[in-house]
Amino acid sequence: MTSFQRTLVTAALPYANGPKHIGHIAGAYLPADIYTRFLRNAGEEVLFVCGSDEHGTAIPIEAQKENTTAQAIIDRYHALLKHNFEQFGIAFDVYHRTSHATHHETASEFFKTLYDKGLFVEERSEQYFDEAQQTFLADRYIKGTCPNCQYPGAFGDQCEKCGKSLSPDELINPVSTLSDSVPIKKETKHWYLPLQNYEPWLKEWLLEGHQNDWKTNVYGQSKSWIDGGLTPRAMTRDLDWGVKVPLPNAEGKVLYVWFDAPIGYISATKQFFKEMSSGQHEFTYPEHSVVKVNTEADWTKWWKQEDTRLIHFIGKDNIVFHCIIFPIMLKAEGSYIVPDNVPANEFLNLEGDKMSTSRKWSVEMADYFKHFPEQADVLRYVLCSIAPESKDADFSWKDFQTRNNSELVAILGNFVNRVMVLSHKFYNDKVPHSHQASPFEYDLIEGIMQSHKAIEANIRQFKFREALFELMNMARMGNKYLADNEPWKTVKTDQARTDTIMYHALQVCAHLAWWMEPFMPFTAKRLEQQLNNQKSAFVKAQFEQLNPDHALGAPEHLFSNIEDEIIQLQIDQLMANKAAIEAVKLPAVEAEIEAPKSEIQFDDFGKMDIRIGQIIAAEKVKKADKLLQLEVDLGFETRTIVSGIALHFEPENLIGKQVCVLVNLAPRAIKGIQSKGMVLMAEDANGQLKLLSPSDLVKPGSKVS
Ligand code: B3M
Ligand code: ZN
Repeated sequence: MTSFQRTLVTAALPYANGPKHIGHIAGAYLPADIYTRFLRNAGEEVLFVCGSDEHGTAIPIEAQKENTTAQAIIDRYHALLKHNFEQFGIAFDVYHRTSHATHHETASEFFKTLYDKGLFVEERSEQYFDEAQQTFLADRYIKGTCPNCQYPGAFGDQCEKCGKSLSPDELINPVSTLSDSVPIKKETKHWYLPLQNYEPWLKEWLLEGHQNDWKTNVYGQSKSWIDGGLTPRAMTRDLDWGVKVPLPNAEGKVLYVWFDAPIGYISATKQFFKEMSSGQHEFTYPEHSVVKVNTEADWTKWWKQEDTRLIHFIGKDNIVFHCIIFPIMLKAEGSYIVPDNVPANEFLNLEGDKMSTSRKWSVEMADYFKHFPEQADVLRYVLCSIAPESKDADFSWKDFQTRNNSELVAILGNFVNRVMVLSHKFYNDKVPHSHQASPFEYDLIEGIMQSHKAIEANIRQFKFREALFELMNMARMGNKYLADNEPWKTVKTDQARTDTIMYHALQVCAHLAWWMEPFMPFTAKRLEQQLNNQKSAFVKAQFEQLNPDHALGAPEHLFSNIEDEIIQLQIDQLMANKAAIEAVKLPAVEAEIEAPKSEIQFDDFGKMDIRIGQIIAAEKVKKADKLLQLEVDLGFETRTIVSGIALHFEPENLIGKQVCVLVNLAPRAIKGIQSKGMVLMAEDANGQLKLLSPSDLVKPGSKVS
């Protein structure tokens, strides 16, 4: 058994392609922060690294959507994410970015080492290519139907509906997301890492070595990957955004984002030591760091010495990359340690439905503070209480309110406030002397010291929900102690007894301040101020923390009630988002069915050329709430059709659908777009629209008669 000297904690690098929501916080950043804060407080050496993931196809795609450059996108979202994490008190030692030169150098060097060792297999293969854009279609540049769940908007790297990791070749009806055209196949060359060569090592290290200490969800997912058989995986892409492949004859090729991003943890560490040793801090947070820095080269201790414990905090969709692919890369390179644990969380839903920024069914970090300014700790508390540690969990606004009002305010806040107010009243903000202790005091001391053990053991096993529950138990014990001993009554008859009670109750407040810090750092600071006692003065092994006659600060409420109105506002907003996206509401009254139009001759009907088409792309028309721009494959050609159905359908749900199209309708320009034809719909008396699709799939272009 190695004895560890230091702990290196990483949290998944968020893509800098948009704002992140509370599901991301609950998944990786909050547990990682609680863990590192706890270790720092416990006097252990710990380094917490993170940064923005600025490569991969997600970034240029967002740039295209927002009609700007990839650089502008990463600059904007890197700054936003860094700021949001600070607001939530996520205390990284360094928050780096993968567009930084240090990262490009580190990733290139890593690739080069594997290359020089002859570990890659160079392979030519046919890959999807967009002829209109003259570019290969990697990962998210290609969309199609998921072979696993039939979701029509699955990407070339992953289906976001069922979570399955995919390759572009597995997609049914693939289309280019750049031009919405059907791609052709073209030959290209890439460097593959033969993952199967590391199977024996993975079996020993992971399957045998971590059967008992890894979470069952993480172990299980890794095992099923290994059992399913590993295959070579391309570590390069044809793309012009990313870390260039550091080889001759590799024009237009970059490292695969999942090759470069985890190396981001290494480059963040390097940057930390570089900045700390030179005194120039751009990305590091030296004020709370407990890491000893001598020279720039010290980073190697954290990555190359067996006495470092490496822990990756991630969400469940990143398990394979952190448990299989990155460890293989580290092992293959040869001079690095591999992770000791990967405590991945499951997903957090919102009001019973999957969180999604694009569907506006989410609580974004930046938005939370608009309604709950300076209340990071309330959300930290709630997210930790419901953390999806072993299965998916649900966040609801009502539950958020209840946990604040009946736990934070009524249990924790109430206890501290009663003690502080009574101390102010009885002793003019001084700690009294303790006299003869009774069984009540012995029980209290024993209970508090037991709680320490339970909190610590749970945190060390990544059971943060349990740990937080134990913390609240300390406050519950305090409340019970006050209720059993009633110092507000004894003060009239027995001063010595009152002093003893208040002395002990104040010690409990000091314990709460120290133990709550990892969970609620802002509140802990405020409580420290009220107690006039620094976090560093705390002695974990003893009950007495505040000496008699120690001067206290002024009492102040730690939490306040959250009113119904503000909660209702959040719920209303979500519902409005849903309504705007999903459909127009049905009028309450049953409308009448329209009478048929007057009679026509067969020739009148025969003038209409109606064909079956397949929708291959759909998107909203800018500045037009009701309009969708559809690309419809009609067999003989693909046409653009603008249709007034945006309030009835989500664009991604239309892709792949077959519909009836009136193809010989004279074209017309709608919002500057040439619309050629009309998609036929069934419209009920209430104005609800449904597509007219053939009962079985038919060839696009087939006649409707
Ligand atoms: N950016 C993916 C994600 O946000 C990715 C994580 C990288 S961790 C090295 O799911
Ligand atoms: Zn799927």
